[in-house]
Amino acid sequence: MDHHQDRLALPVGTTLDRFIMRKQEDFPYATGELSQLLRDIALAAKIVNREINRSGLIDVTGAYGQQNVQGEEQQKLDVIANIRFIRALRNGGEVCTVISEEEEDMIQTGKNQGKYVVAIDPLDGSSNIDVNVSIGTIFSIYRRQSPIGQEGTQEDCLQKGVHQVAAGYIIYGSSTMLVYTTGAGVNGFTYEASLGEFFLSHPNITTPQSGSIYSINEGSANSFSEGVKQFVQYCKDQNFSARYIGSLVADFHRNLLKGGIYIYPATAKSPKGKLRLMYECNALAFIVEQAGGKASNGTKRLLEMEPTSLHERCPFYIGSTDLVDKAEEFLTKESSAVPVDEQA
Ligand code: AHM
Ligand code: MG
Repeated sequence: MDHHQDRLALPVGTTLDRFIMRKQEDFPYATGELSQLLRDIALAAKIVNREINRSGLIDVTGAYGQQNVQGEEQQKLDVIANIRFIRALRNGGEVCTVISEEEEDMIQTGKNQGKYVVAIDPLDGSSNIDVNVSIGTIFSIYRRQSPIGQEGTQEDCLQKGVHQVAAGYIIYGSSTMLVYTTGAGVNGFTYEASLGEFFLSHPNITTPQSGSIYSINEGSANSFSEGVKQFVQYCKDQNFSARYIGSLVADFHRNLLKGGIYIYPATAKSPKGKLRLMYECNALAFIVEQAGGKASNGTKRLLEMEPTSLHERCPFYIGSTDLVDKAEEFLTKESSAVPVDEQA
C-alpha cells in the first residue's frame, strides 16, 4: 500500500487479542491457556462496560438490597459484574477456582483441569456508580499449586502476591481501559466501542520515580497515626496536589501515569486499613512494581505479605518509589519512637 492510501485509511492499531498472541510467541512452551484466560476477562469487561455505560437508562443503579461478606451494601452493578466475570471464567475452562470480593467462599468452576486461580474485585469503587464517576475491576492470576484434576484449594487461593503470573485492572472512566502485566512490563489498551475491541494505546507503561500528587482520604486524618500525619504534612510542605476520587483504580491509574502516591492507612474506622490484600492490593502492587514503582504495607514490601484469609485487609501505600520510600521513612520512625506514656 502506498503512502497516500495509508493516509486515507489509517491503520487501527494492535488489538488486545493480537498483542496477547504475539506475547505468547515469546514463550516457546506456552500452551496458550493464560492467553485465553486474559481474553475471557477482556470479554467480560466489555459486557460490564456496556452495562455501566447505559446504567442511567436501565435498572442497574442503586442498591441490590443485600450486604456482601464484609457487611457492605452491595450495588446492583456489583452483583452484575460479579456474575459476568465468574461466568466468563467458568466458561473459559482455564480456571479451577475463583475468589471474589463479593463472595464469602471460594467459587469452584467445575473445571478441575484448569491450571489457574483468579482473585477478583469485579467492581471497585461502587459507591461512585450512581454519580457517574470512574469505577474499576481488579484481578490477579495465580498458577494452582494442587494437582490438576481436582478442585482448587484454599492454599491455591492464598498465595503471596509475588506468585502472581498476571494481574490487571479495567478502568471504566472517560474512556475504558484495560491495563495488565504478565511480569514483563505493563501495557494499556483503550476500548474502541464501535469496533468492540481494546487497542494498544499505552505500550510499556513506566511510572515516574517521583511525583507531586498525594491521594488519601483526609476526612479520617484525626485517626491517622503520627507517621501518616507527618507524611501528609510533608506532602503539604512540598506543595503537592491532593487528588482523591475515592475509586481506587482511578486514583491509582492517574498516579501511575503522572507520578504520586496513594495511601489507605489504618484508621479508627478501619484498624487494618480498608482495602483487601487478595482482591485489590496485590494486583496493583504487581503492576506498580512492573512499571518501576513501589507498594508497601507501610513497613514491608506488599507482595511479600503472607495472606491468612480470603478477605483480609491491609494498610496500603503505593505509587512512585521516592514517595513510598519517604512514607516508609516516617512510619519507621514512628514505630521506633518510644510511646509517650512509656517515656521517663
Ligand atoms: P469497595 O471495594 O467497597 O468499592 O471499596 C473500595 C474503595 C476504593 O475504590 C477506594 O479507594 C476506597 O474504597 C475509598 O474509601 P473511603 O471512602 O473510605 O476513602
Ligand atoms: Mg473493592
